[in-house]
Amino acid sequence: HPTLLQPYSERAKTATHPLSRYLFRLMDLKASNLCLSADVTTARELLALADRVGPSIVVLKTHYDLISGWDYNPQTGTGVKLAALARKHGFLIFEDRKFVDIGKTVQMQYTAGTARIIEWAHITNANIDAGKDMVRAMAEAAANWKARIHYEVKTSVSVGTPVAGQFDDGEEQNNGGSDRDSDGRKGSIVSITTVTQSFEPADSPRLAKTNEHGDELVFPGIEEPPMDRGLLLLAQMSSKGCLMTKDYTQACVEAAREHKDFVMGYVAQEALNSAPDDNFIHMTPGCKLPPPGEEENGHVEGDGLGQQYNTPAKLITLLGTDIVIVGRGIIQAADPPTEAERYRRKAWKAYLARLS
Ligand code: 5BU
Repeated sequence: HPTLLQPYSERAKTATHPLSRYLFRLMDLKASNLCLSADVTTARELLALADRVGPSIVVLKTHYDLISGWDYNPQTGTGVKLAALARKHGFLIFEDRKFVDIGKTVQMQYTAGTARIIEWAHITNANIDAGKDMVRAMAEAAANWKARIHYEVKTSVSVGTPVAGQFDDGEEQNNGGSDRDSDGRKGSIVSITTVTQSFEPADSPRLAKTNEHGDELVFPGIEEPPMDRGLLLLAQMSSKGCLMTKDYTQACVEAAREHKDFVMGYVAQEALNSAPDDNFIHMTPGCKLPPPGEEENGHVEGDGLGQQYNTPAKLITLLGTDIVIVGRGIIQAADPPTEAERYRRKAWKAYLARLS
């Protein structure tokens, strides 16, 4: 497929989703196709790790529900602090939530509840086993969220019970020209309430770009990401015995094409672009390098709990995915920032090898 041989800077120009265009440019700028899976146990460790490894990565993947001490405060909590680190270092936040339910439920899980994922995660993902309508439901939730960004006006009009004779004199009432409610019932308007509420997302471009000491709070060289939210479809998994069939993966491809303005691409183990104008991005977990100095043969031993590992070279050069997702390979190293750099260089080299 043509996207296998195209530089990310070129794919940035033709991707449909604004966040994909941004991400491809960020990858080109930082020479990085590395995502850190920040599976540490406390919020404090998460923020410290994001700050240290931020320069090497373009995406930080979270599982907010395995972090203890996650602060849910929508103004000062962990999501907001992560969003600030993302602005500072130039990476996107991907909450690996794997939504799967009926459309209405996923809308509520995505936008509300304790974590309010949509407020701080640029990207999340979904398993479409429950049917692809939930992708439309999430797209709708994201569009509504975006529309609310600057202000929100809610007007509710309540109509009381008709009072005999009140409107029967042939005169229009002084209530905007109608004495009927929206269902055509006659009645008297009891109250009109208008609520205006300003709303600023955690990574708004309107936030300050420097602090009181003049320190830069924004990654230089590229503008801040667009105020859009994106979805990755869980098309294939890395684990042994995964039950996702070829038909399921194909259904993901079809759903992605139907929702190009919301679906950025896939979490998958191989490239899935096949139609001439497909330009979806592929992120791939189950990635590990052998220890420094040891020979690479593409495969690294699994974790004994079903996880299987491939090297960046195999995933990016041979199987054609775009971003490798690395967790324990980096987190458990003696010095995570140094190890992250080793992964960044290897994964970038694998991408350059694919191009040539
Ligand atoms: P590891 O420590 O690099 O094995 O962590 C992998 C991460 O990616 C972990 O957060 C998993 O939940 C996540 N993951 C995965 O391993 N395989 C998959 O197919 C998907 C997610 Br989808």
